[in-house]
Amino acid sequence: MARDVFSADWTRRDFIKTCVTASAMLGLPFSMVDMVAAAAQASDNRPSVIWLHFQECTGCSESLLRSSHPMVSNLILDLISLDYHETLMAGSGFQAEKALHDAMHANKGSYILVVEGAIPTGDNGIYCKIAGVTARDSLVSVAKDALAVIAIGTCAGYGGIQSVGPNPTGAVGVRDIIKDKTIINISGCPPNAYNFLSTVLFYLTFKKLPDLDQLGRPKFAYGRKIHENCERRAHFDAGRFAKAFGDEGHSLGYCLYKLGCKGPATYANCSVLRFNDVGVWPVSVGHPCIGCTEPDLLFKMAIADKVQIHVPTPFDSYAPVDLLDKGKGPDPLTTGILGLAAGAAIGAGVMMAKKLPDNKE
Ligand code: FSX
Ligand code: SF4
Ligand code: F3S
Repeated sequence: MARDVFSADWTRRDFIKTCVTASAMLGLPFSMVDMVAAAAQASDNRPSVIWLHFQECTGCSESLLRSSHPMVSNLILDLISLDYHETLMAGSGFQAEKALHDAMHANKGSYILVVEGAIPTGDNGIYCKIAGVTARDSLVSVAKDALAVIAIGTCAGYGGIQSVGPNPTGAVGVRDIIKDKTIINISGCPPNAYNFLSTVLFYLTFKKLPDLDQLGRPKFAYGRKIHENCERRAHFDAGRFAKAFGDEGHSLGYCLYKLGCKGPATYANCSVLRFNDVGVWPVSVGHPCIGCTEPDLLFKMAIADKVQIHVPTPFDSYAPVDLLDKGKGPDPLTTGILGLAAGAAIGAGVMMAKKLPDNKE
């Protein structure tokens, strides 16, 4: 049976637009949008979600819920039964604790655990406690009976800013503590809400997890370097670079590599998916990518430092056809042909969704 997920602010057209965008990001053909939409509306398809907050800025939740248009957050909150979320829940104290334990008990083995924030391990984890329980103990006990664990944001994924040296609290990511389950990393600081939405939609539609890279990130979102689909890429290939903020090259929209852009080493779909309805992303507004989806770039490498590219000139041969099977992917010199093709296909789907008229039905 289909659930009614519509309201005055959230029409069927909004719903289909969001499903089209999410399906495009998943790389699904347009003909499968109906299947995704049906899974999203199925009344018996609403997993219980327990969302834990540890060391973080809450930007992951904020960016997910404060999208400029309510489509993404509407759909996410309709797709799942959010049974415990410390930022959003009305209850507090014993009432909140009861909600957590009730959800764990009622959905033992079938709930999804979403973790936001890093976990301090120093001094027995005393630097982050909720209801007298350390973040570490809380994570271990809730993860034990979870069907799946999603680490949302770079803090939960790899420790994020809390784990930068000297790391006084011993902050680590979920994967450093939970070793007996697959951890899905939706990395980014904060991540794009569509990448979380698409992961949940994929699971609801196909009843399995999407393919993950060796860092646990869904390949549909993190399989390509942003450099492969960047609108400044032609300037990179032609050797036209901004050399200082505000210089002529910067004002002409030249490549930001020499200002420290980490795009050639950063796996994410920002250059295709972009953020918010106005379609911006860091590079489009003149700031270099700081590699916020990568464990060894964000806050680990100075913003102005350049990632290693031996010769920042155009590639002179086609990329090998088995590119996708080689570990983390192509090196910065051989990115291009396949990326442009895949990016164009995904980008076309996303643009198509964005161009669907906004008329209310
Ligand atoms: Fe971390 Fe989330 Fe960065 Fe913040 O809460 S990934 S600090 S933007 O948003 O955990
Ligand atoms: Fe775009 Fe950065 Fe690559 Fe330049 S280095 S093309 S700005 S991603
Ligand atoms: Fe992060 Fe770079 Fe995208 S800083 S938001 S991965 S452009």
